[in-house]
Amino acid sequence: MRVFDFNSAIVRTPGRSVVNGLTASPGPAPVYETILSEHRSYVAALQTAGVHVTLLEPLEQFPDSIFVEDPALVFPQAALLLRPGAPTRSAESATLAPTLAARFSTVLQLSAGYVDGGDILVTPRGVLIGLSARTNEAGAVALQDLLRSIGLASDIVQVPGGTLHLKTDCSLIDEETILATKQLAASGLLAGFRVLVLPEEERAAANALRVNDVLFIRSGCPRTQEMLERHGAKVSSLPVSEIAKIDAGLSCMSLRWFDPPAT
Ligand code: CIR
Repeated sequence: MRVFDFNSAIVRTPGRSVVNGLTASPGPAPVYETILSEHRSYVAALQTAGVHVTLLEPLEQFPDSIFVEDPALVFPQAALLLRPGAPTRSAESATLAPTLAARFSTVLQLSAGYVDGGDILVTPRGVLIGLSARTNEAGAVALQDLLRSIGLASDIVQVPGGTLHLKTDCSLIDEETILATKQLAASGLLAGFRVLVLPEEERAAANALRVNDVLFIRSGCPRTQEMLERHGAKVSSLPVSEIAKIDAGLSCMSLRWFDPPAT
């Protein structure tokens, strides 16, 4: 099984409060109806890729709660509840706990520090944990212990300054290859991987999402699409321009895992 083989996912329907999601970039707030329509396209795309999607109810009190990737991490063998680094998001893991407990026989809780799932890149060679404004050293070390307990090796790396999350700037696109911004590619963090460097004007496409045989990228990035297709990827583009106004992309809107069929 490959690390991007998934048959199950959890997503959360956006509530109206999503337009107040955290953002570091000044500009107009996103339009709720457009976010909803981008979210629907995303769910449909996961389903078409062969994933059974559990759709959770909106949580108005947590504007960023559609980004379910940040408060938890899921693997076939266990779910891990994290401690998101933004104060307005710290209680989001508790809201996911019952859903995860119903689906995973093992649910572990990060015991210290802060970690956002957006800083975690799972690769066939192990897990990369990015230190960022949302993920600190204490959280990263505590996460390494949890990962070790479920048989996964990890490394801690420094996310370039000014980047929200590690996966804002890179994505695993196949077992050997990472798509990355020029800045991240130059950092040396991705040593040992083949790195495809994004054209500077399409750096927002760095947060791609590989699901089974399809590679989802954000729409409106023709040079990136061409580069990935030349590389051999089966690319499908999805609209996320409204969701991007609150600093989000494709990976953060789902928790994905492979649930082995009962024998
Ligand atoms: C936040 O700042 O937390 C949200 N507005 C966006 C989170 C995006 N998460 C991700 O890329 N993993």
